[in-house]
Amino acid sequence: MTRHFAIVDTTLREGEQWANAHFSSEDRLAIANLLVQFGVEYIEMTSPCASPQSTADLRSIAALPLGNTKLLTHTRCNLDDVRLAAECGVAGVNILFGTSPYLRQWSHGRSIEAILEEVGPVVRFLQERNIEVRFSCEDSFRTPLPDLLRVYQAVDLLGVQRVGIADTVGIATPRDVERVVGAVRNAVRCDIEFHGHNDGGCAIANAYAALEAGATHIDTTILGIGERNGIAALSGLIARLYLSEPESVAGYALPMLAQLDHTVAAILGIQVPFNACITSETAFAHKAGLHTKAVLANPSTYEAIDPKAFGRERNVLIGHRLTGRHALQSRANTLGLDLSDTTIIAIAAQLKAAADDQPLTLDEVDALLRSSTLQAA
Ligand code: AKG
Repeated sequence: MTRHFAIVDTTLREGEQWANAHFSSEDRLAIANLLVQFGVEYIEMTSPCASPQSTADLRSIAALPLGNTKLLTHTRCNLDDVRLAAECGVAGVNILFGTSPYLRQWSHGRSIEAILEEVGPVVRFLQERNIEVRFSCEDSFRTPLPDLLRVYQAVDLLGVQRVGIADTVGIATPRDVERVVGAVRNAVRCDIEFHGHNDGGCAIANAYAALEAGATHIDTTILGIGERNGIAALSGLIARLYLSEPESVAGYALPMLAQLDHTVAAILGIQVPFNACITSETAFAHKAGLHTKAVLANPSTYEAIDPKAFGRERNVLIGHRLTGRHALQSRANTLGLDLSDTTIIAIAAQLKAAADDQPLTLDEVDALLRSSTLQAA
């Protein structure tokens, strides 16, 4: 994975399509600013054709200094849409056509030939204005491979910067992704973007498989929000990449990930999910006695991700019935209490019995440890 890749964060397009998302102009600006500071290479925003406020917000964010981050919008493949996008001042436009039999029959009613006829003028319009173009076959994984390759090769010849491969209904497995992305990689010269939904729980694994198979650009959203149950979460993709090759994500402001997730969760009025990679409240919490003993001796025993790299802290939980004496001993040491093994074992038994009713707070654990010191004295 030492190849170059870019993150296309589409919280402000795909993410807005999540059932409970409605970003104000201020929200959009705040999210865009955080993404720029984090260092994503691209931000994708909703089509300016969607609504008057969407046009205004795209224009105003496009006018900002965005550093090394490029602003894209995502539009239908027609001249009216891309004309408005160009007027808004974006650096690139992600255009698409549904190519699967489902979408050709039930969405736009065009044949593959008709799609190819319509793409040319739209691509040329954008190229004449030096605007980056990506063309995507929506529902790629339900599009027959010969059709898919035919379309991609045709748009590659037109000179687009990227083709997009989309697992629109979230059916692909990592092996499917490897096969399709690999076939496209062998068929085109341009870059390849991957956009994968999470209906089957494979979004992050599929995004990673796409990179391994030759994709160069990966779509993410903060918290993974998007249509239905969303797409690959930014923090999940970063976790996956960090685990394989920490240097591959060293250029991003990693300690900002938690801020990104918490900011968007607050805007949406939800919690960061307990199972969010890196950023969840419990992502670095250790509980069972077996785990805490080993983690206290060497964190790497049960931690593949270093919390410090992300500005997070490890949390060894003590006040519950699964606790172990090593966790208690460590807490006693932190409090400066000198307690023998025998005393610690007795406290552990007392704590477990009490915690069978309900877990103790850290203050209650501390009180138990301190009272045992007094008794021992
Ligand atoms: C999808 O297919 O789920 C989309 O949101 C479009 C993705 C793309 O334009 O590549």
